[in-house]
Amino acid sequence: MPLRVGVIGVGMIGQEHARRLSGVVTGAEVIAVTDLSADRAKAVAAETGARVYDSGGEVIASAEVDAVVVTSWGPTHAEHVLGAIAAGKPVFCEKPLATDAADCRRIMTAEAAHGKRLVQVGFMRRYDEGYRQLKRLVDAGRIGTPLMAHCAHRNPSVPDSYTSEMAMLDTAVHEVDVLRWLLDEEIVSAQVLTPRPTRHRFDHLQDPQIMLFETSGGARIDVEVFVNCRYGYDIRCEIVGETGAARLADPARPAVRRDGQEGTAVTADWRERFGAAFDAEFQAWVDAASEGTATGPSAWDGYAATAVGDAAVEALKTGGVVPVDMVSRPAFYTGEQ
Ligand code: NAD
Ligand code: ISE
Repeated sequence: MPLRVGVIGVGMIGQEHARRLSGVVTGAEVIAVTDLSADRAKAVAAETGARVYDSGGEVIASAEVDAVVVTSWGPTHAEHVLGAIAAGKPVFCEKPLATDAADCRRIMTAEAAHGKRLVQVGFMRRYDEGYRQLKRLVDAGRIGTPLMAHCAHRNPSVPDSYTSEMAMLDTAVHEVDVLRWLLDEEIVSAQVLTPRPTRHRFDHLQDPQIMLFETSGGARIDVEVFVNCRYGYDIRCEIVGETGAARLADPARPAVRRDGQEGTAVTADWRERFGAAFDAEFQAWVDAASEGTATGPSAWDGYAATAVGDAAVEALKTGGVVPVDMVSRPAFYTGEQ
């Protein structure tokens, strides 16, 4: 029998994940949806054949629902994830796991008390083939001990509602997770530099920003976040080690020669750039949830990302180097990758 999934929040990404679960990955069906917008919930229900529920709590409690996807707004994630754990149901939570580090700790405590993993956090880059190749190469020692990483995260534009803090909390959070994973080290401090801002932004936004992170082993990571770069969605990552350097490949696109020039298309947005990674991420989630558990990015990874985010937001305010305030990794989460 397919895994019966309930989706909480069917806005931009929730709709996509509902379609992915219904039509792309195998072994699952979306049988329940809810959203603060009843019209949106009805539209997604009509498309997927799901039933509309009045609240996230009802989705989680339903005997029809085996597993839960949380794609509502960030501040509501903790409540739903804690609810799913209390019900003993596997839960996929889009990033962030919680906007408050104390809520992340509550989630870890609840999951550990349950006794086996139930939570997967939506850090989809770990399922991107390019990043996976980088990981294999670093783990195999092909570039020696990593010393530095140079990253860029460029979006073509962002709406008025996007704030300077979101450059870290919404955007660079992906680099924080994927670099922790690639280097297998925690991030211990953050600093944010603020270059001359682009004219192509809303006045309240500091864009671009350069984030500097230090890892527990002394490696240095720089991340350029530029969310009004205009030309496309561009994700870069180079890891420099003692004996070599490895660079994330761009997605394969044909090189077109015409009018005396050669050119390759730049991806338009995160949906296109990471579409295959999202599919792989959800197949992994369905496979594990069907066994009543979870794999991949864990509640610990969600907690670490939120703790680093807090330090970087403070660093943006003060201009200084801010240490990351983190508890030690609970034994329950050791050995997770
Ligand atoms: P959105 O505003 O388009 O959609 C969120 C939806 O959740 C809305 O329809 C809203 O009505 C609904 N909602 C909010 N609180 C609710 C609640 N308590 N119960 C039921 N419905 C509720 O936002 P989005 O862009 O789809 O983002 C959703 C989440 O996905 C965010 O946490 C965001 O950070 C994350 N996200 C991740 C990626 C990625 O690359 N992994 C990309 C985009 C968004
Ligand atoms: C968005 O929320 C994402 O998660 C995208 O992956 C990222 O590129 C974008 O900057 C965020 O706003």
